[in-house]
Amino acid sequence: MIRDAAHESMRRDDLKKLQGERLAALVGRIYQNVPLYRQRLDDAGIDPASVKGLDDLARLPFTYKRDLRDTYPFGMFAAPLEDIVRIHASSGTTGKPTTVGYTAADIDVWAEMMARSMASAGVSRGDIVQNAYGYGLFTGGLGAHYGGERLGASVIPISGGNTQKQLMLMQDYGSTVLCATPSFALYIWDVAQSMGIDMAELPLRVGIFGAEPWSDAMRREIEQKLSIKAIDIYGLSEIMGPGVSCECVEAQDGLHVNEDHFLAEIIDPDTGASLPDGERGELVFTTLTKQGIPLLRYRTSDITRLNVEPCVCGRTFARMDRVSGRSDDMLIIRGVNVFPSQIESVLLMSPEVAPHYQLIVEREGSMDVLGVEVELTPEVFDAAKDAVLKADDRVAIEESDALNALKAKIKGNIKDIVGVTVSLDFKEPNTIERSEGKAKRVIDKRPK
Ligand code: DLL
Repeated sequence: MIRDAAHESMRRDDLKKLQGERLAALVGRIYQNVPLYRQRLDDAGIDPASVKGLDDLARLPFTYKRDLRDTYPFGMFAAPLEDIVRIHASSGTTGKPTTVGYTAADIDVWAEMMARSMASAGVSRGDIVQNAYGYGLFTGGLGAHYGGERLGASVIPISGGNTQKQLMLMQDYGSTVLCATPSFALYIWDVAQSMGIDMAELPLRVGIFGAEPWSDAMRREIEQKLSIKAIDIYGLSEIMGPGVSCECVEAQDGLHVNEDHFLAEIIDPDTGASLPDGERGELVFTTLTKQGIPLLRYRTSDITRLNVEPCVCGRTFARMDRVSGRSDDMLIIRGVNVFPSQIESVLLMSPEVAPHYQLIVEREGSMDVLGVEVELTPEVFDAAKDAVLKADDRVAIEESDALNALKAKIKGNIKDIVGVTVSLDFKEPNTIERSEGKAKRVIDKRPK
């Protein structure tokens, strides 16, 4: 269902005009209120009054994550602290968190963007939304919460973790929608198996999954196991949180960007040059309406492509491809660029392995080498164990002929499809750490 057809199905010419007007107003606002932007525009010799529309975009300076760090905590806020009603932060692996502030108007827009997203996932009043995104500094929990309420659905604020209780409430309350990271959704399924619960029997109908990269193969796996539609939702705290873009249930083919509020561009990450529609590169966002912490041409590091072809759902907003990974997560293995999600797609081609894996990157000499650890399904593991036990009384999952053949097949697929040679280790079921939030897919053992 299209919640706001006046915007979501706008003629693209009208949309561009609206974006241009909003961009001009934004540049004036940040020049007035944010010292970093005043300095940066002055340094670039740009008079804010000369910015009239989208044609001026490419000459405007970028904003980087480090700008938020350098002005930590509130230096990039464009509204006085009295007008900030909420503060969130993204974890970041090292150092200080990236901190963002919202005015009441920002929270209102965010709730509306999330309501739009949920509507596009096929959710409506009467749905029971089990919100298993973490509540806290992370934007997932409160973002989905406000969106669900705005839509008029019944929201269960269970937050992440508590997997058995998730299942209990799903059964008792009859939840129809699950909001979670895709890796947590799979973990919930694992636990359901161990509790003897068949998730296909539950009223659960839709999953709204995001906050981490996941492949289309993973989507199929989740849809089949949980017997639901799995919808991809994207966002980042710097720009707002979840709801920057979301798939429509009709096409499930790219995430519609809420372009009346977020201006998306694709650039060449090395040169910063704008790339034409349809080319892959780094996603850059300008917030067109944000008051608390508006950002100009923010470099997300996320790699994707924009598609402005009309969509069967009737929305005219551009669709971004599912994000295959962040440029900082890209591994370079003997000169080949590899995203963890590409390995994931190949692993999931083999039904003998479970969708639980980790990549280990190590340095040998001057080369990076990649190890893949993946769990066998319990059935395959048990069969292999029996075979090996019968052979020589030892449990050694590496030694059966069938497993060696399987290993050679998967390694061959990775070589053929991704283009890298990896070492592959099979793991016993339930030995790779499960995630209740964002999964950690890469263990980097390279010397720093
Ligand atoms: O992850 C916001 C969010 C919450 C999105 C719930 C969707 C659902 P951050 O913690 O700031 O915000 O992390 C943002 O996560 O730049 C991407 O690299 C990655 N990411 C988010 N959604 C997706 C997705 C939230 N659907 C960073 N696919 C982003 C791939 C995603 N990567």
